[in-house]
Amino acid sequence: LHVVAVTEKLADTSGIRALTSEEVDSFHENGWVMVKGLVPKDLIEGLLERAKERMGEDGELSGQRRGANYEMLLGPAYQDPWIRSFSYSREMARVASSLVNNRPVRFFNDLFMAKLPASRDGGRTPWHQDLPYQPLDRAGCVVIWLPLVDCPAEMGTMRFLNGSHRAGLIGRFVSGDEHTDAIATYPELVDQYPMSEPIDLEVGDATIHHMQTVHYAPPNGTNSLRWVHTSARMLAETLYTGAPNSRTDNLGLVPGEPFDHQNFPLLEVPPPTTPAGE
Ligand SMILES: O=C(O)CCC(=O)C(=O)O
Repeated sequence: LHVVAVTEKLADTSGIRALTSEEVDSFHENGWVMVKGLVPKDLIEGLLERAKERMGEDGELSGQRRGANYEMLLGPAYQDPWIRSFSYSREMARVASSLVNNRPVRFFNDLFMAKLPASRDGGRTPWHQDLPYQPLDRAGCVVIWLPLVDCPAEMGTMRFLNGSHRAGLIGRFVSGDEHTDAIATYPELVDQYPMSEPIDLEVGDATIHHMQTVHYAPPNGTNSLRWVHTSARMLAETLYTGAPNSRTDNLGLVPGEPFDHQNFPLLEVPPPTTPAGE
């Protein structure tokens, strides 16, 4: 009985699949990839249940709102052993590692987001890259965006500029003014990098993007919250730059040194496998 109680505190992540070589190629070509059936549904249910426990059915309990758009909870992996066992899992690490030439990776962060419906004043997430906001000295940080509810395009799944991870650094744009963004400032980006089509995601599907890929999310046009778990893993050897960031300030990290801190553990990665059928 004791053993059962202990194992129930951790997620069984063995059913999270590896990416196919087509998915890896598509990520390198476009700077993002849609992955169908990445995470088994029971794990998604476990994440949603824990998100609601901490944030409430309407998402407001955590008291961490970002702009007008989201209720959120930063770093759920630090708060709950079950979520930690998911976010630090070998299988999620394998997904990230397979997108950086199977190199070792380190956990960077995770987040629950409940994007408000437009009827509760939820707006769009402006066009931006993620990397300019991070204190990371290199690329090679991969974001896994995992909806916890079925997410048709009208709920605000992300759109990407295909290939824009090769555009270099474009700047910071997410501010109070939602009309100032990467495309408003550099409209030629859309001519150079075609915009991805709207996508529908079901529970278990994910999008994975490179931190230099320009992306945005349209408003949530449904009446329900758009629950998502996102998590990011970086190349293990990435160095801290010292740029201000709520995830890394005041932890004693040293500019120019690796992220050697308990919040950013090196992750175990199983050896790369060739999925059946390849
Ligand atoms: O979920 C959204 O609305 C935007 C999220 C985003 O920009 C990101 O995960 O980098």
